[in-house]
Order: sequence, then C-alpha cells, then structure tokens
Amino acid sequence: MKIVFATGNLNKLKEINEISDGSGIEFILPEGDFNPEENGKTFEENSYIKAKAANKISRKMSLADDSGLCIEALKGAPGLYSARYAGTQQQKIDKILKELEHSTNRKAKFVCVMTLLDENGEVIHVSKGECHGEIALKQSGINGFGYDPIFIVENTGKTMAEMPEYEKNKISHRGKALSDMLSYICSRL
Ligand code: ITT
Repeated sequence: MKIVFATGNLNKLKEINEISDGSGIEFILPEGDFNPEENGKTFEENSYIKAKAANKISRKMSLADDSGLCIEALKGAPGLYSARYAGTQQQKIDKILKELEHSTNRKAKFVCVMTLLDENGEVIHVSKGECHGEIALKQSGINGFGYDPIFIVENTGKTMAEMPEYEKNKISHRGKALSDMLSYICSRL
C-alpha cells in the first residue's frame, strides 16, 4: 500500500521508510513543491495542516509528521519553530548552545505528532511520540539530521547523531509515533 507522506524534508521520508520497511507500506512524496504555511499553534494543528494540503493535491491517503525539539530551560523553545529557529542548521545549533551556555538544566525532548487522513481528507488516526534527553555541551556525531548532534538520548550517553539509523529509529519520537500509526493501519485497514 502506498501512502502520501506530506513533507518537504527528505530526511524524515528516509527515516519513516526505514522504520516501516517490511510492513507492506511505502511512503511517497506529494507531487510538486510541498511547503504549506504551518500556522497552527500546536504540533497537532500543523500536522493536520500538512496532511490536509497533501491530500488536496493527491486525493490519496496522506500522513504528516510535525516535530520539534523542546528545551525545558528555554520554556519549550524552539518547539513548533524548530525548523525556523535560525538560518542554517549549524546556526540553529550554535544558537541553542549559546542560549544554554550558563544553564545547568539541559533537559529536552523531541516530540513528533503524526496525522493520517483518508482519501476524502477525513482524520483516521493521530499518534504521538516523545524522546527524552538533554542538550550536550558541544555537538557530536554525523548521522541523522537537524538537532541530532546536540541531543543526548536518556540512558545512552550518546547523541542521536552518534547512533546508527536503526538505533535512532528504535527510540526516536518519530519511531514511536510511526510504530503506533503502523499498528493502527495494519489492524484497521
Ligand atoms: P516538513 O514540515 O516539510 O515535514 P520540516 O523540517 O519543516 O519538514 P517540521 O516543521 O516538523 O519539519 O520541523 C521539524 C524540525 O525539528 C526539523 O526541521 C528539525 O530541525 C527538527 N527535528 C525534527 N525531528 C528531528 C530529528 O529526528 N532529529 C533532529 N532534528 C529533528
């Protein structure tokens, strides 16, 4: 079964196709440039906005992932604004390391909310995954994407960027949200 994955982020697409490998489900990109305005106030709202935009284009079953990094000492920032917190990814990382320079509280979590719509654009299922950890003092590792080099996963001592893909996918916010979503799809559809 093919499901449209409402994203412009190829790293996300790669991860979810790895996680769902062997499930009989393949996620494909929507046609054309995909960059709807994400003006929701929650991960749930933005995930719905993206799934709806993909469904409007394709008229097919569509899944969206809205995710972000929430840092306790920054009152949950960058949160919803994780993709737009600064210019380049390196600048986003540098900004966070600077903001936490004098902070002993480095607790953080990654959040992922997925919304699945049917062909008619109706919500079928919403799933959520979180991964807890802390912000490293300096970046480390080259795998993954985004904030992975500064996010140390709880109980591992490793940043997400120091983990091979299969290890990240087992414990990540996206891995958890997708696993719930796949169980739902496989049991109901
Ligand atoms: P789409 O909206 O097109 O899916 P996006 O990258 O703009 O792609 P989001 O709006 O959901 O996605 O923003 C999520 C941002 O949070 C993303 O750009 C990364 O900076 C960060 N992020 C999300 N998941 C991550 C992960 O697994 N590892 C590192 N950073 C992640």
